[in-house]
Parts: sequence; structure tokens; C-alpha cells
Amino acid sequence: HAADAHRTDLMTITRYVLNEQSRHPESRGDFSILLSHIVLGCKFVCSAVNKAGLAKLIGLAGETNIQGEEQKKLDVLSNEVFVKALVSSGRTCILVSEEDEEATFVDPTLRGRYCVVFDPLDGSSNIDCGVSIGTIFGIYMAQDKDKASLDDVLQPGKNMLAAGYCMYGSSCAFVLSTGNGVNGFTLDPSLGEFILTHPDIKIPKKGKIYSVNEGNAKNWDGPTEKYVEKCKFPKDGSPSKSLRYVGSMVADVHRTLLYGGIFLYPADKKSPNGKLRVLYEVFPMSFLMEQAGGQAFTGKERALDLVPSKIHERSPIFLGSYDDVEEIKALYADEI
Ligand code: AHM
Ligand code: MG
Repeated sequence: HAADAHRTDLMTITRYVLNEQSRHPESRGDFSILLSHIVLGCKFVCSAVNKAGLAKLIGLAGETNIQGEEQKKLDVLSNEVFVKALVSSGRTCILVSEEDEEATFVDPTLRGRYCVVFDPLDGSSNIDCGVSIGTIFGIYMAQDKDKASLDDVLQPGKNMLAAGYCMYGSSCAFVLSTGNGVNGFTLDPSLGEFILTHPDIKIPKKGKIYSVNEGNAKNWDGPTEKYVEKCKFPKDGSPSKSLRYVGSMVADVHRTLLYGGIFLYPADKKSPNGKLRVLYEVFPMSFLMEQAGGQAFTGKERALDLVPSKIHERSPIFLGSYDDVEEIKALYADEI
């Protein structure tokens, strides 16, 4: 029975990536090794997030506990774990983390060809109250690892080889694309393994949910304002949309991917480039959306065409179901 097969023939993420790799005979297994280090980082963060309340891991960085040991904030700790795991994989040359102002150039003796851009723990405002948070990452390939420079990561998102995220929620979900569709894995805590639970995820063509921080509405531009108005008061007889907003990009995007709809972090008068960072927030999520059959738009262009000029650059973003993003594209086109 298919159901039995599911329970006894476990497709772990390692097995999945090795299978993918066998379709590329030239590959030497470097990507599988890199990914296993990313997965290790995610398992560490998952366990730390689950224990955070108990272990008093949360609290201000630099604070000392009764034993006089310095407490590290969860996002600082997560960043250290990812940087060390990625460097020690021996497969990376440049790392860009949301937590570090400068890019990390890996020591020449430990270098590989991959560049990893990541946000080790996104959704910081949700850490202290136990709401879902996540890790986001994207992977590029450097031209020449010995001459690696920032130009290797200041590349449009369409040049990414792979992207994904891990959500630390009611379950721990790892969603990955290597440019051949999107697959979702769920951590089985008793095995310590991510198991394929959501093969070949496709986002519904049209959704019933919109997701945006409406508290910024007074500062929005015309097209965003019109779009959200349309979600609430549609004039074409279609039903109004529901609003869902966690305030953790990973959770809001994960729901959008599975249920359909649209996620918006638009520009506003106070933040003309929006809030979210191009390299490790906008690009990986846009990559996944396109791979799942959805779209991602900046208000001006296809998000994955954008060429960043700084590693921490920001951009407005509208992503989700194909038809829903089509509507916002039409409103921005009318503007011009
Ligand atoms: P952070 O890097 O400080 O955690 O901010 C990123 C988060 C995203 O996860 C989320 O989509 C967004 O900020 C929410 O912002 P806002 O609170 O302005 O709605
Ligand atoms: Mg972030």
C-alpha cells in the first residue's frame, strides 16, 4: 500500500538531495555536503528555539546570568552556529548574514565554490513570545573561489542555484528548491531527520488571503492602497479576502505557499525601499514562489531580475499566487 510505503520507506532530505545529484553525473557531492551543514544549523536552531523559554536563552545579548556566564541572544547564537557550520563544510567561499555588517570571506585553505546568503533567525519581534520564526537562505556559485569577491553575491536572484527556508513553528518545516520545483520536509524529532512530507509543492493559482502590515497604510503608495482596498471591498462581485499576518516572513510565506494568496511588504513614505532585504529575504522567497508556479514582483520588475548593489539592500516585495500578483502588477503598470 502507498500509505505503508510512506511510513516505512523514509525519504530523508539527504536521500532526496543524493537522488537529485545522481541526475548530474558531473557533480562531486559538494552540494549535498553543503546542504547537510545548513540542515545541521537548522536542527540546532530548532532545538534552541524549543528550549528558549526554559534555558533562558532569550534575553539581551551581553547580559550575564547568575553563574556569571554571558547570555547570548538567540539570533546571535544562531548566526554563530550557521557561520561555523558553513565554514567547516569546506564548500563555501563567501557568507552574507543579516547579522553581520560585512560579508565573511572564508580562509583560502577551507574554501569551496558556494556562496551562501542567509538570515539565521528571521522574525526577531516574535522570538520572545513563542510565535513562529525561521531561517532563510540562498546559494550562489562563485566564478573562481580563489578570486571570490562581492560581485559573486551581488547577482540577480535568478542566478541562485538553490534557496530555501526552515520554519520553527508548531512543527519544524524545511522547504527547498534546487531549481527543479519545491519540496517540503518535516523534522521527525524522534529520528532527528527531515522527512519529505510535501513533495512538489505548487501554489494555488489564486488565493483567498492577503498578508500585509496594514498599520503602515497611511504611508502607502497609490497602487498598494488600491490593491488592499480591492481585497477588502471587491467591486467585481468576487468575495473579499481574509487577512493573515504573523509578522514573521517565513511563517507568512509558508502559509502563502501552501494555501495560496499574496504576501506584501510594500514601499512606504517612511521606507521607500520597503523593509525586507534583497539577498537573504526577497530573493530566496521569490525563487521558491516562482518554482512553485507563483510570482514575485518588486513594484517595478520581476523580483529575481533585480541586481543588488549592496549586500544589505532592501526592496519592496509582492509575492504569491500567480493571479493575485498579476493584479498588483496591473495596478503598478497603470501608475506609469
Ligand atoms: P527582522 O529581520 O527584524 O526579524 O525583520 C524581518 C521581519 C520579517 O520576518 C517580517 O516579514 C517583517 O519583518 C515584519 O515587519 P513589520 O513588523 O514591519 O510588519
Ligand atoms: Mg530578517
